[in-house]
Amino acid sequence: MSQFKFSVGPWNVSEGADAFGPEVRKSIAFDKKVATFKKMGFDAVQFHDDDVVPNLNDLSEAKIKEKAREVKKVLADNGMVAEFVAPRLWFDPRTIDGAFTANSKTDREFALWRAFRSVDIANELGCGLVGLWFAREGTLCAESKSAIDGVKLTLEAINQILKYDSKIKIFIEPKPNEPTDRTFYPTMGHALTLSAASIDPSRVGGMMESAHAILAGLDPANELSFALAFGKLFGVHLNDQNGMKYDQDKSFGVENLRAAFNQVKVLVENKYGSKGEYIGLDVKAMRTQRDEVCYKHLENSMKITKLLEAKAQSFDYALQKKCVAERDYETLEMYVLEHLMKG
Ligand code: XUL
Ligand code: MN
Repeated sequence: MSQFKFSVGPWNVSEGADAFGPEVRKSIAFDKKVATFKKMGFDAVQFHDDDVVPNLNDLSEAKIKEKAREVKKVLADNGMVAEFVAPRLWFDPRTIDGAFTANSKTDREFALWRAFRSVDIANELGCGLVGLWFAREGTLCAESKSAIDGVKLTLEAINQILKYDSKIKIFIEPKPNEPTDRTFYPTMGHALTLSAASIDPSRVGGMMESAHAILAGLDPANELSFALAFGKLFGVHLNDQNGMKYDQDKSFGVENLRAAFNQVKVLVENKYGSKGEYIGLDVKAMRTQRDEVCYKHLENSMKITKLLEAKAQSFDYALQKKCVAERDYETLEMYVLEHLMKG
């Protein structure tokens, strides 16, 4: 029996377009995706603001809330809930140069308007959690922005969101690069510094994505541990990544099995999920997958997570303790690898 509840975003079942080629699979309607997610064993859906309310820029604030209530009904009809809502702050012409850190004041105001709408939508969906992935909060040309001003502007935006709603919680999902050359918040340490400096640190936490940690040259389990040590792990995006390339969002554990095991192990040891947190999967199907098998990456990622959870539960902590006492880490390392390879 798993201690975990799982969540997934509608964007995790995609048409397969990449930077070099167009769509290769048919679009699937949102309600069909939700029904399939439920059948697969997911409990919650992760959202961007416009996944919930398409074209929200053209709608009144009242209409946006009304549309969000309709989506809540689709979720409820399928026995699902929402995990979080993230403003898509990297898509609009007004966020080309960043959102909260754009050099244009009116563009920054638009970004804040979108963030407030995510709060409204999160409240209508009943999840009370807003996700901030600072996609373009950084530079393509290093001299185009002051990183100091950028950090101050971001902190101000976070505080505005906290003031807009006295209950809303925010997580920050750090990533070192892409689509910018360098971002202002590449690691969990950066995310939690923003939290600590905010007007209500108890409502600002971190979300660790495995691929982003690997892209920063860091160990995902240690990034998780850093947030857990401060009681600030508000979410996870488990996936995988073959080295420091473009953001791959591969199925969890398929490239770095031992690192995946250590992520699950630290989550199991710290009873992650006991405060209602989800194991979010942010994985992408390979472009080569056909329509009929376009959910396989999600199925595989959930299966790998559960298999690694069982490995964490059967981990021989007595042997680990003995090896540590004797400082025989070669034996410990061999045990870990044999444990993972055992059928
Ligand atoms: C981008 C990324 C996003 C966020 C949600 O790399 O991971 O999908 O998780 O906005
Ligand atoms: Mn992610």
